[in-house]
Amino acid sequence: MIILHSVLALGLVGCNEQQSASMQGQGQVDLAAVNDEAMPTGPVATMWIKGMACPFCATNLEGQLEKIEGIKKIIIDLGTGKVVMVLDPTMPATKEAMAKAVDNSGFTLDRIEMP
Ligand SMILES: [Cu+2]
Repeated sequence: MIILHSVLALGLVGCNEQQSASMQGQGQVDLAAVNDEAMPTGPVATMWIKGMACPFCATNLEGQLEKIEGIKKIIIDLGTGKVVMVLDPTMPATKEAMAKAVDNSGFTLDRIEMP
């Protein structure tokens, strides 16, 4: 599964071997450390992703999500596969667009919760 994911999502960039070494810090966000000031306000969508193994995975997914209009902030927690997105209140991104971004990044969408 991990090899398949690497080929699909990362092309030449392999991530499975160095997974444990690169898991620390980078790409992982402590939600408690994100203070209110840095956090844009708006409806929050949360989705759970299967298949992310290292910071490259998170960066790849983030890149796809950034292409969607209506998402103001993306917080990815590699450990749990949880992705929290603050949406633009005037024009929030749709579930369909998020699901497509996950698809494009080569990961598997578990579920999306949004208001
Ligand atoms: Cu990876």
